[in-house]
Amino acid sequence: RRAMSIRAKSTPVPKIALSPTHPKYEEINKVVSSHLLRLDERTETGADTWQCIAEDGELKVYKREIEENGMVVDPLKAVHTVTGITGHEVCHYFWDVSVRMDWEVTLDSSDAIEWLSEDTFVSHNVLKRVWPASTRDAVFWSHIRHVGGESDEDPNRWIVVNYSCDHPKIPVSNKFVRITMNVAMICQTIIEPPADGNITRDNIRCKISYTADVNPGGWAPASVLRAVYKREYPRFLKRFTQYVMDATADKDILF
Ligand code: 6CM
Repeated sequence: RRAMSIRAKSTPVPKIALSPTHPKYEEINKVVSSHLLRLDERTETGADTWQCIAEDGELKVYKREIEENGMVVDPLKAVHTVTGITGHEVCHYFWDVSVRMDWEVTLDSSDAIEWLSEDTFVSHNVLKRVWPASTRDAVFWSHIRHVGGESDEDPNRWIVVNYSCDHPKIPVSNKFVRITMNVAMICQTIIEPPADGNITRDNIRCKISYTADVNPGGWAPASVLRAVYKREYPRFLKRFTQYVMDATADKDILF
């Protein structure tokens, strides 16, 4: 049977709900497009030079070792395929700040400080301290968007981007070292329709691509940081996808 992607049947989601006159409009569109382009280029060439740091079933986590001014800024990417959930569901729960602390174990707190539009908000996040480094915080906008699916060949995808920004409410203080990040979760739903045409969660799979470029913002021992990444990213992907499976199991499928 040929796997085909699901087309959203609901009302089309506007390209961006944020007004074109909003000061962040261009930045958000640019960052979202660059993530989609990066993903497309990756699948086309397949010429990746990444080092695999974890593999567990369908989950694979890769990194590239890069240091800038003595600071580890290893780009990280992961791919995963999970049965029973859709890309819309995965992206929704990754984006929804009201459930973030239900699955996040690397944060001490996460608070929305401003809503820019119904699909975009800015949050302040305090990370758990990793000995012997100082406590970090992060301020970033989170944007969710439905992309494509306009023709059968055009993949129907959902994307969430978490991208660092400044915010007057939370200036950099001497309490925390400010980390910066560019994180994207891109998902595609694959459906294998059963003979009777009645699609259940057994017939759907979600292909997830997650990328994280994080700058620790200040000194942190490279070996500790790399050990944290190696342990925490696979743990995050397993824990988070399990969270989505549990949260949606008894709900109607959100295509
Ligand atoms: O993407 C993830 N979570 C999002 C929030 O819901 C958001 C990420 C926020 C924090 C990312 C932290 C990366 C770890 C940085 C460690 C720096 C500590 C320095 C001290 C070490 C010696 O996009 C999931 C993030 C999963 C992280 C493992």
